[in-house]
Amino acid sequence: MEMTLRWFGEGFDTVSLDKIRQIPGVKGVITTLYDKAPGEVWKREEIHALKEKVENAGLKISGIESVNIHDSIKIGSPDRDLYIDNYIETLENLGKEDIHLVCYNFMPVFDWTRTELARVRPDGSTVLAYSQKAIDNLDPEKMFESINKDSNGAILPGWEPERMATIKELFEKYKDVDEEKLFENLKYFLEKIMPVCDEYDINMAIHPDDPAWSVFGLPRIIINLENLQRMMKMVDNPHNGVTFCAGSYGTNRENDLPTMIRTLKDRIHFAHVRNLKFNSDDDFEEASHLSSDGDFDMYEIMKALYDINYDKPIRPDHGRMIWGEVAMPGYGLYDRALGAAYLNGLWEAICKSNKMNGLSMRILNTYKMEGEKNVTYR
Ligand code: DNO
Repeated sequence: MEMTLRWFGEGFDTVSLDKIRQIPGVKGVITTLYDKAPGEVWKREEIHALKEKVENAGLKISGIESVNIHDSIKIGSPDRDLYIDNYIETLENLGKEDIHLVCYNFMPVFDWTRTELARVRPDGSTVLAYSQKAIDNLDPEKMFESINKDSNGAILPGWEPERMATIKELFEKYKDVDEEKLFENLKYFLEKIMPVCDEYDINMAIHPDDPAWSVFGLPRIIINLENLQRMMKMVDNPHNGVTFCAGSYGTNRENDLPTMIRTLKDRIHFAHVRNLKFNSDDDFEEASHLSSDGDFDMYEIMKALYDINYDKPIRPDHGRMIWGEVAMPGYGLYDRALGAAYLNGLWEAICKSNKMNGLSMRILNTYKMEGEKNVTYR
């Protein structure tokens, strides 16, 4: 695996590249051109400048999160081809700059959804949290206002104020889009972009809908193994893959995370690994990465990645706000660095214990082959 950290770019992120570089084992960043509106072309010079900045800090760009999809593509509006052409141009420019991983999502209107950005945990840290009851009592038009007040002045990924200002019209535009239509529109988009992905070897990694169920009556399809298998089959190309986000799929407790990993195998192009603590099936908060702090078995998740020979980018995901840090909720330095260190530790232990098993197997085979006697192996 390749340990990375998400970085929103200069002027958008409170965390600097210099600091990221000091996290043990982190060699690359997952970044973006954060001020690009969905549908806009990313020029080659802009991508090149971003790449230079990252490389000058001693790091590399391991992938892009996200190149966002214009609503017309998700809705299937008559002008979608224009935005798909722009997307293709962006992919081409990324490919020319030797970038081969793009994370995106296909969620209508809202990207990830939380009802609180600073719920206080027993240890005094603050975290992102979700309560279905709160959503059920909230007017979607008020959603942006309600979360924005706790955003520490940051623009949250996928919650661009300009889009949010048109929420009412957006809902109106999605009114005829149900799950089937959304699948169809995703298929149309993927079929159009696969040739450029083949040409430049770009892995497209769709991010799950978070939480993994319908919110405000909007359709959501990237929510479980069955739908993922449908998505991969409908455009059966190795470049059409997924971001395995433990915290997003894990919102639905019926999703068995290690089994999903073992089934998706090499169609996983990117992994986000974090933990959740449930108060009930539809009220959860984001815990630290440590297994015992939440409800996921992080060892089993990392072990499943090991078992599929996962060698692509991974990142710790949302962190708690700790030690007085003021940053974009979920994206401070401290707790994500702790997360990276912990995941690296699990990985090292898994690798070593499995190599030891491999070694003893080898010794055993040698023993049998050579027919040696009276030899003890420890
Ligand atoms: C939230 C993120 C998402 C994710 C996008 C991918 O923190 O996990 O915003 O980046 O859905 O397009």
